Order: sequence, then structure tokens, then C-alpha cells
Amino acid sequence: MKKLLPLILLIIAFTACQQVEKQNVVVQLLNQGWTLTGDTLDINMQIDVPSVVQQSLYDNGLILHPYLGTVENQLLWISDHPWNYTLHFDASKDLLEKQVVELEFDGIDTYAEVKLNGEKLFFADNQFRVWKHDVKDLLKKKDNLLEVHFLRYDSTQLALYEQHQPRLPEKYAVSRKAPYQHGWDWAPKYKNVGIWKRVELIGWSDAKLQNAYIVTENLDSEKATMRLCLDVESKAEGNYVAEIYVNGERSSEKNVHLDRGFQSEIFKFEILNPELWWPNEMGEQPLYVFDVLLKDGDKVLDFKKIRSGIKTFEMVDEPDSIGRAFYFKVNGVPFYAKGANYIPEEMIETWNDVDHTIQLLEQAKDAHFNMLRVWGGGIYPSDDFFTLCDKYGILVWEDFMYAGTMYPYDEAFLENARIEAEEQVKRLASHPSLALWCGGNEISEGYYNWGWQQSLGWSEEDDKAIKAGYDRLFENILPQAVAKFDGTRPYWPSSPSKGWGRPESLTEGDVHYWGVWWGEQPYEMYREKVGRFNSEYGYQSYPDYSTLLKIAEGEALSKDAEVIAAHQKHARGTRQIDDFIQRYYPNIQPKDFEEYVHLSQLSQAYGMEVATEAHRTAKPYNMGTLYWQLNDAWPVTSWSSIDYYGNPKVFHERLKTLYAPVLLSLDKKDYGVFVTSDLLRNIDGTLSVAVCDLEDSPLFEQKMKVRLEANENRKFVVEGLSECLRKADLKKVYVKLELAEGDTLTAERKCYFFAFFE
Ligand code: BMA
Repeated sequence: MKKLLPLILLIIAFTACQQVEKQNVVVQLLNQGWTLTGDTLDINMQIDVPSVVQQSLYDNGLILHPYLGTVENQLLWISDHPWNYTLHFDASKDLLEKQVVELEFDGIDTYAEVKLNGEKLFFADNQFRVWKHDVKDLLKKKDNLLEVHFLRYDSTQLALYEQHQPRLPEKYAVSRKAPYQHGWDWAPKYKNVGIWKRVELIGWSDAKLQNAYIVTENLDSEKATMRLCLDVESKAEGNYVAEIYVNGERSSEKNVHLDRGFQSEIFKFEILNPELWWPNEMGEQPLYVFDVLLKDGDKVLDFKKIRSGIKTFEMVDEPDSIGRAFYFKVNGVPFYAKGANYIPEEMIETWNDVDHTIQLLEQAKDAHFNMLRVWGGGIYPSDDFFTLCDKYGILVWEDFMYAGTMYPYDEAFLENARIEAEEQVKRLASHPSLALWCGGNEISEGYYNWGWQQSLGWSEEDDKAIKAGYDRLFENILPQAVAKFDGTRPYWPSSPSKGWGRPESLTEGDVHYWGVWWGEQPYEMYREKVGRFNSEYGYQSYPDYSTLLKIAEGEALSKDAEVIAAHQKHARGTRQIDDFIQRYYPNIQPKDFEEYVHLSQLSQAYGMEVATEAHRTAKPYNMGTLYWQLNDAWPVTSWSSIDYYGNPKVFHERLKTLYAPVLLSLDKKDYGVFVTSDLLRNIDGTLSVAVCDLEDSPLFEQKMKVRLEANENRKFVVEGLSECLRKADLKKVYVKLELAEGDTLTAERKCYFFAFFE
């Protein structure tokens, strides 16, 4: 019976939830049966939402596939056209009986006026916010008319941009909309327009839980202190009760006095002998189920189910003898962060598909990732993305969606930004995978290093005002949202903290080292430019050849083909890929374009190998490596390690060795051997080193006992190795490294002296 108890309680709680649905909170979805018209155009489509205009036009056969061929320029008109979404609907009887009926849009992209039965409800101007309105007084039983009228996006944005004095670096700065859709060095200019998330009516009486989320406030060896935050809206003042169940067992109950209106309540409760959530390869990812009930006497008014994990996360940013140490601790344990930058998975945002995310995150997990940085030029990922990161143990460094420009600083803009930040912080707080919040991408770097003051002709006053606006948003509003509503996640104002041209970028904070690629330095420069935490670096390659065949749709493929150029968005990209192929593979003549494409991937893999090895073998000076970039938003030539269709590039395959918990490396300067361990246990093993010729016959062999502490990185001198290599013709040998513990092979690696052997 004791064993069955949690199950019974879970059933009771579940039944309670069902009753709430029936009794106090009623939801009517409004996702089906919409009409989308093109205003002056003769376009009339019957659609379901979520669906942006670009998707609906494609679904209805009115445009070509936006990812294939060379269609981009033919599709740019879409975002500068007005569009109308309309829905006729009847309201359910249950709904009409409620004291409050809220119309809720989870997302509107971007500038749109929303009307119900001819009355204007609101004007939406932020893609990243939930838009809701009490429509109780407007709602009829039969034939309600809901209208969402989208303005011409491009013209609206341009007018806002032109009004702004002083001039801002980028037009998209004035719009709270995904920056990458305005064109990026891997993205076409597909500015999505439309209802991109679901729409519903929510009816309730008495009181409703508008938000409920849980964070781990404190942890010691015996217990975790959890904080439950509830946002409650009430129609009547009174005494209510909140009940909390943990994995089906009643944990605590609190009396709540509610006033009329909106209020936030905080409850703390303890979990004894907690099972901790750990990142991938540091432990398991147990999740707890928390049920929260809001009751009036015996009547359940509302119910939330939260799946969360118990973990703490700290950012260490403190002075040391070299500059400032910068690293993270999870559950009190310092760890080395391995992963990449994540960009949106689609150019057409309503094509986001959970199966695609599952595949991508499984590929990341299999390549030993423990962290992804969600880059600030995209969109805040869906709840599904975070649920999957919870499951796979992938920590998320989450940027707020700001990138590469200064932003407006008028009160309306900042208020809009504040609401957005608070909503996102609350939405994501319960996910154990959420590690830290960061202000955005390359904004402070841009301000100090990219010469905007001169290129945009800012006066001294302009400059001061813009910088003060920056400080308000990134040093005030955003960190306050994190501190006030989460209170457990660190906030880092800008990634990187210092531009890569500055010496401090290598001695403190995080660095985007772009001297290779943007600076056209050789791959070997990565060995010199090791920061405390390398949060971006990368080199382009072509995607899988099968991907290129798809986008070409039968057209002949070559380096100069139009379709290849249309899927390369960096001005110098084609030339730079070619330069490095010439540099690193001088004697190889690819027999055709397919082989050339493969060579580009070998080159990228070699460069990234130099970088990741340099970073990991510098531990603990360097405590993280996140390359640019994991994925693509459409089929394109880019820095990614996995292409849009999920094909791993050569680099991604190599990560299985490069990111493995134990990495063996040969120092090419003095021929010492690094054993770099991220394991949380000691290693007692035997290191075997062999110098082999290219037919795999050993010319030199040596074994030595090695011992490493948990998390240790150590360089060993192998007797005779350096003498042997100094005499050898390095074009004719490679070094084979193996680490065994008893009969188990813990790690192995082949180290070559030239890229073209690999
Ligand atoms: C980084 C990113 C992106 C860009 C990439 C490659 O700085 O933040 O802005 O796509 O460089 O150029």
C-alpha cells in the first residue's frame, strides 16, 4: 500500500486538475478555421494557426519553397505587405459563465492591431511577449469576429528607425523581433509575419494561477530548499489555500490571503535527501513532479504541474593572478563547459518541429556536450527545447534576444523590454537546464570596437545618451528581472565581455575569438588566443553534399553555381574556404565539387580540432569552449557542425574524441603529452605512446603509469618521445596515444602533424 500511495495521490491530483478544467478554469482553443487575406491582393487562404504568412503562402502553393533554389529575392515583398487574419467563432457556454474571459496570444509577430467584434483590444509590438486581454464584456455566444491586422513590417520598422535620433547601428534595433530574420551572415532576409504561437480563450472565476515556477534556492548534503513563486489573479478578496505535492506526495500547505487583482506569493519548502540534477556525463538528470493546487476550502480553483530538477549554478568571476577567473559550478562542483552556440532551427519560425530538436540535441549529447549558448540574435526557444535539455543534461546559457546593435532607450521601448524579460525569466525558471542569463550578443563589443561613434556621426551628447540607454537596459532592467523573479541564476551583461582585439579578452570573462575567420589568421593562431572561456570561434564549411543536391533541384553544382552563391551569406565566405583548402591541402586536387565540399569539411574539422584542443589543454586557465555554431536555420554554407537536414559534418564526428571526458593530446612544441580529464573521479592508468609510420607500424613505443585527480589536466614527459620526434620526418609519422585503466581503454587519439593526413 505504501508503494501505491504516491500513485493514488497522483491520480487524486490529476483528477483535481481535470475538475479544475471542468469547473473553474475553462480553455477554448482558437487555432483552427482562420482566414488569411492579403489585403489588396487577391489572396484568401483557409488556415490553422500557428502559421506565419510565409508558411501559409507556401502551404497554399502560392510561393516556391523558401529554402530551395534562388528564390529569396522573389519573397522579400511578403514582409512589406499588410496581412489580415480573421476568425469567426462561437463561445462555449462554460466559458461565458465565467467572471473573467481572457483572450491570449502566445505570440504575435510583430506589428498588429487586434480587434474583437469591431473593438480594438490592443496593438502588439513585440514578438517575444504573450498578448492578452480580458474580453468578457465583448464576447457573444454566436459568431464572434476576431481580427488581427498586420501592418507592413518593413515600412513600420523603417519609420520607427528614421524617427530615432541619434541614428542606431541597425534598423532592426527598433523592433522587438528576431534579429536574424533581417539577414545575417548565414541567413536570408525572411522577416516572418503572422500568428506564430497558439491562441486561446481562458475563462475563470474567483482566482487563477497566472504563473507558477520553482527554483532551487539552497542545497546542502541533506536537503534542498526550494522556492515556489506563484502569480495569482483574484476577483475577490479572501482566504485561500495553496497545496504542494512532490512526486504525488503532499509536501506542504499554505494559507494565502488574496486581495482583488494581481499578486505574487512566494513559498519555501524543503526536500530531504534530494536527488540532484547533473549535466551530461557528470551524473543523472532526475526530475521531480510538483503539483500546485490553489483551493478555496475544498474547491480546487486552479492547478499547475511543474517538472523540475534540483540543482544550483554559480558563475565565478573573480580576480586572480592573471586577470579574472571565469568559470561555472554546478551543485558546488567546478566543471569545464563543452558545447556550441545554438541558433534558431528554422527561417520560417512556425516550421519548428520537436523531432528536429530531439535529433539535434541527441547529436549534441552524443558529442559529449554539457552546455549550449542560445545566441541573442534569434528567438527564445520553446518550452519543448528546454524540456529536452532538462532530459539530456544540457545546460543552457540563455542570451536575451539582443544582438549587434545599440537599442532605443525611450520609456516605451524600455517598458516593452522589461515586460518581455520578466515573462521569459518566469517561463524558463523551473527548467534545471537553464544555467545563466546573458544580456545579449556582441553589443558592448560593438559599442567599444566597431566605430559606430564615427560611422554614425554621433556627437558627444548622442554617445552619452546611447551609452546611458545601454546601461539602463543591460545593467539595470534585464539583471533586475533575473534577480527579482528568478533570484538563483547568474546574469552576465554581454557576450563577449571584451572584444577580441583587446588583450583583456584573453585574461578575463568570455571571448569571441574571431581572429581566425574574420581576421584571416591561420588555424594555429587558436593556440595563442586561449581565453578564460571561449564562447565563440569557428570556420565555415559547405554542408553535406546531399543537402546541396536538394537545394540545387537538378541544377548543375559547382563552386560558382548561382544556387551555391545564394546559400552563402558571408561576403568573403567562398574565398576564405578556398584559401584554407589551398593552405592546408596544397597537394590535393579534388576530382569534382563533391570532393571539394568534403575537403572544406576536413579543413573546418582540422581548425576546430586545433582550437578545442588548445582550450581544453589550458584548463583550468580556460574553463569552457563553445564553438560557433551547432546548427543551421536553413540549408546553407556556414560555421555549423550539423547541417539543416541533420547531417553531421566531419567536425561533428570528430567531437566524439575532442569533447570526450578524457582527451589525450600531443603538445606540438615540446612533445609532452596532455591528459585532460573532466571525470569527477581519479584516474589510475597506463599511458601508451607510439610513434607510427603511415602504414601503422610502430617506430617507437613507451608506456608509463599516470595518476590524475578528478577534473585534472596534466602534461607528462614521455621518455624518449621528444628525441624520436626530433629525428623523425614529421610528414611520415603520427603519434598514437592510449590511456587504459586495467583492461578498459579510457581514451585514445591519433595525433598528426599536418591537416592533410587526417
Ligand atoms: C559571431 C556571431 C554571429 C555571426 C558569427 C559569424 O560573432 O555572433 O553574429 O554569425 O559571428 O560571423
